[in-house]
Amino acid sequence: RATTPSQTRSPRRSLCPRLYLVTDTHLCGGPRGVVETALAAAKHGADIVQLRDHDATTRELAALAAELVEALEPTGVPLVIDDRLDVALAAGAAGVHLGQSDLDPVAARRIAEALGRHDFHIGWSVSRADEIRAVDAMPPGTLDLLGIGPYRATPTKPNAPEPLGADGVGALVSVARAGGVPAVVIGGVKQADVSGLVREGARGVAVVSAICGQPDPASATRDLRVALDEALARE
Ligand code: TZP
Repeated sequence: RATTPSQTRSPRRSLCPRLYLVTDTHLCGGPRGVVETALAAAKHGADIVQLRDHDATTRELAALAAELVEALEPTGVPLVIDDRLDVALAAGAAGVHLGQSDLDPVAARRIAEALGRHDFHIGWSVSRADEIRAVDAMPPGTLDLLGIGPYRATPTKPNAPEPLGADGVGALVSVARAGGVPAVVIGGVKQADVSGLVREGARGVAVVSAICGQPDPASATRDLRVALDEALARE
């Protein structure tokens, strides 16, 4: 039986990030700080960077996205854009990260494929088991990564769903692992949380304030990465 492209193996490099940086323009002190922080993180242990800025105009976001794509290119660390498929595609970013109220990932995949972006990375925020199970109903290969959270309440995203805590994260991580889509845990994650989260089954974490706005983002990244690598080596 002939297979459609969505039924064949994904042409994309599978990304199982251990350390995922999500930027915050205010915490970084402005767009210049975002570029400097992203670059420092990319050089010191982050596997992927997400540009997240809900206050910038579309024009400003697109300009910052293009600048980040260029700055990160020599590091090989991919850039994804939060919420905005249009900006991600226009800037030539590696992918997009979508929330539950953003464009449906199936539609986003269809658009990326139609534009020939067979390498496009799509991540999705989930905070409940039924949201993770919904992935099974999507064409295989629709999603590359799940962001599970929030682990804790965090001032970085005051309107986030109810915090999951360690037990909630453990339960959702096991649903995600059964579904076969890699996941990272987000929301109030600090270096001291890493070993506990890994014991709960997490294989990667996403952070904003543990890197952005730290006096030395490079060493904050390095310390987080060492904590993650050590915790994962114990598993
Ligand atoms: N999604 C769920 S919580 C969150 C996002 C973007 C913010 C996480 O920020 P921090 O500073 O790492 O707690």
